[in-house]
Amino acid sequence: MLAVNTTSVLAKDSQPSVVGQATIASIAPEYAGTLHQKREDAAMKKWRANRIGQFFHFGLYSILGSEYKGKRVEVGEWIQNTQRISKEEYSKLLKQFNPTEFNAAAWAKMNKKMGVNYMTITTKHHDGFCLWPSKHTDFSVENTPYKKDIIGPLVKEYTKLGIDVTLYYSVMDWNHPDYRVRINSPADKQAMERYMKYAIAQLDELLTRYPEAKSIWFDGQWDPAYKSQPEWGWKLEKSVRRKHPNIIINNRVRSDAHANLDRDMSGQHYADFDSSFERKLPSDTSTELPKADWEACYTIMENGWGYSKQLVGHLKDSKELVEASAKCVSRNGNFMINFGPKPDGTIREYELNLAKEIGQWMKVNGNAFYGAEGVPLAKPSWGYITKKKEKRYLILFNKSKETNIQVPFKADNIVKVRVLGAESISIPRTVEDNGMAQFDISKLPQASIAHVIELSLKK
Ligand code: H79
Repeated sequence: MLAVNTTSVLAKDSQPSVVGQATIASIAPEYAGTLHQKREDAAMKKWRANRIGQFFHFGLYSILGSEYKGKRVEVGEWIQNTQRISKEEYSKLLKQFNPTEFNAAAWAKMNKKMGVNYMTITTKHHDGFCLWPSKHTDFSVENTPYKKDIIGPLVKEYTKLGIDVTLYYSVMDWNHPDYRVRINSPADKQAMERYMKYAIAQLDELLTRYPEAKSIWFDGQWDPAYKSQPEWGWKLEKSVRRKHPNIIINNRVRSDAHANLDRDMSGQHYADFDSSFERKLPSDTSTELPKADWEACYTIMENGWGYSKQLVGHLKDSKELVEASAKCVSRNGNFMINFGPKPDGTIREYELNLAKEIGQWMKVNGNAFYGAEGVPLAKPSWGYITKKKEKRYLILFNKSKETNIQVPFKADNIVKVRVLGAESISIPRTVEDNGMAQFDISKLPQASIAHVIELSLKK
């Protein structure tokens, strides 16, 4: 028998347990995941219906543009860490941060046209630099030549256009004097406890300044010190909820008493949704839909979230991004596309162009995503299926390969078929022996991204 050595963090009324014999639920329940079923309140339903989001990584690292001393790095926002730039050296960037062309209304307008329904902005990334004038630190936009708040205007302009705002907050902090990667002494633990008070105070400050924010997106929860004390993340989550009861929080806020990240050892996610699909999507071989809410986020290059002067390697195009969106929605997930604004506060041409192309597509076909969900059916060879009430959306990416497509719905149940944005094109239907429908799509022209066929089923 293996005794659990974490009794100090067990709930007061629980018994010290035994790994391997006790039920998993009896282990450290106080710090286990709390989301036993999907949240069904109005705020969460809205978050879920949003489906498509924009992510922005903007900060001091944007100035370097993923280059240091003539060398290119793959992941721009990690440059301080990977290039071993000292705090002193890195903080000299404060004197250079001056995004004079930053225009929150222009960002919001771009995103409105792109058809995204929420936006996540890095209020503080791992480097610790704050894009709002925080009263708890000097390491903020207030002490740059720019001086002005970046977050406030974003919250205001996006909210005005009906786009929800999520505040990204990194728990990891390479600047704060009390932050510890590891705890090697009681003094380290005390320092990290002071740091946790700082993080709680900053989140309180953010939610006081920007009460319109709908969600907090935590990140950087994997350092050994933070993981080793699950009550820190638990307190952080509780304090945010106390301040803003409807807030939506991703699962990167915590670990359990066994230092498990994303999910506790019983497989239960922390907080409200699973954000562990970073630069990857779940497999689509299963017909079963995920039980928890989830979100994936994608970079435009293979990797790198902050601005990179050079765009290198495979760059995702609008088709790849719409296809990833379709895949997420068809499995009940949200999808967030990351841009890394330039140090002057503007958005690069390549990203503006993506926003434009995606927006043109969403304007015609967005109904297949917004407020939609997946169906528990095998992924068809030609693309993806989503649904909304009695509507089913067939999103065709691989049209060139097929003239007839199998449609996994009974022909008798289909009362109407139309191609979004091309209503004049008729889709001849036949019925297979098993009663399922087959569509002849040979009259559909090749789409630049994808055609969507909307079916109305009998109620
Ligand atoms: O904010 C973005 C990333 O900076 C952050 N999460 C997204 C949303 C993230 N941090 N860490 N990771 C993602 C994974 C860690 C990767 C690492 Fe590395 C491997 C850190 C050091 C080695 C990648 C490669 C970063 C630097 C080199």
